[in-house]
Amino acid sequence: MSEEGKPKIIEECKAKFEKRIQKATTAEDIEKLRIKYLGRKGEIRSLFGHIQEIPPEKRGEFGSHINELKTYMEQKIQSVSDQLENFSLDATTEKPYCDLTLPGVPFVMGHQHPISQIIDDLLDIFRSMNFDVVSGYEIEDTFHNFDALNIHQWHPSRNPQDTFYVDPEHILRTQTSAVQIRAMENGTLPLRIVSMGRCYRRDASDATHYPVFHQIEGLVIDKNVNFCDLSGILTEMMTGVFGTRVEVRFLPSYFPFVEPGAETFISCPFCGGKGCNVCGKAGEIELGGSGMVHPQVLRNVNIDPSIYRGFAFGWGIERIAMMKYQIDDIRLFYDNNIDFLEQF
Ligand code: FA5
Repeated sequence: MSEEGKPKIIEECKAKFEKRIQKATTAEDIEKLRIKYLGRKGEIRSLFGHIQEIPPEKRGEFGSHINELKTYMEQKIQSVSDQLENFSLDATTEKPYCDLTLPGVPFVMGHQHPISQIIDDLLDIFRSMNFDVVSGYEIEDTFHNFDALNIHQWHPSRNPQDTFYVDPEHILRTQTSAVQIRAMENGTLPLRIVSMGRCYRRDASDATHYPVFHQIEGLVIDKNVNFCDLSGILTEMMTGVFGTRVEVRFLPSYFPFVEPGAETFISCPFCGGKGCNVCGKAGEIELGGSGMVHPQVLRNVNIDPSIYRGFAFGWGIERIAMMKYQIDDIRLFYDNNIDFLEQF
């Protein structure tokens, strides 16, 4: 029960209705709203379905709250519909074209999608560390996405069951690592770049996978860089995203284009490493791959590995957003559910 004694479920229904009716700008919007709330299978009808869960002595009161809400909605829908009708009347009718005494139809401002917000935060963080922001191609050739990254012909990730092929030599890029190759081909050394964008894989969608997702890729090539620099940059990046100091830990792992390669973990920003529900009591969270650029990859783009070396990292942006906002299903970002998106 709320403070005024109305059950929460009724108040929530009213609050959602208020939000939606503020956004209604056409007779069609109003009709949809009427069906959604007052229709035969509408929200009001489903509220009555909850009566069974109420103790018998409180059912009368519960029912009269629903009736009150129903009357309120009917009146509100009628009044907004009248306002809209007045707006649309033309000079041939007797009624005024526009009644200036009526309250205005509120203009509802949209806002950025949570993934775009994270991308903008990451861009600010990397610009502050003097990185150049570069973009690549979403339709990429197999040389930049695979060959130049030491991913050989027989590698399973090249299989058409894993990768969307446009033609035998072009694909929808599976990783932003392709941008590393283009940056090394085009850039003057030393290099310090970051790139973000969409990637595509034929992964079935589930709570942590989506066939289209975003990655962030970073690459530094210089004469004297090492794992400590990589660790420092990733620490700054994650501290910036979560707004609290995190620590980075590397666990050896294999990616054909880095040697040594690592899966990268950060200490859980929510419990500081003590263990909580977000990190599954592990005290840390795995966020993506990283490592020192493989000498053969440098050779593939005519950089002499005896003079230059580099490090790279590639992380999923949806996974970072899921951690930051504690969302347990990636699909929520792409369902276009306005109630979900409005929270950010
Ligand atoms: C790579 O794509 C490497 N290119 C990363 C890298 C870059 C390693 C530079 C070393 C140096 P991986 O396949 O693990 O690695 O993908 C990286 C991240 O992308 C994953 O950790 C995950 O966060 C995200 N990701 C991968 N597939 C999906 C998917 N289907 N849906 C959502 N996120 C995904």
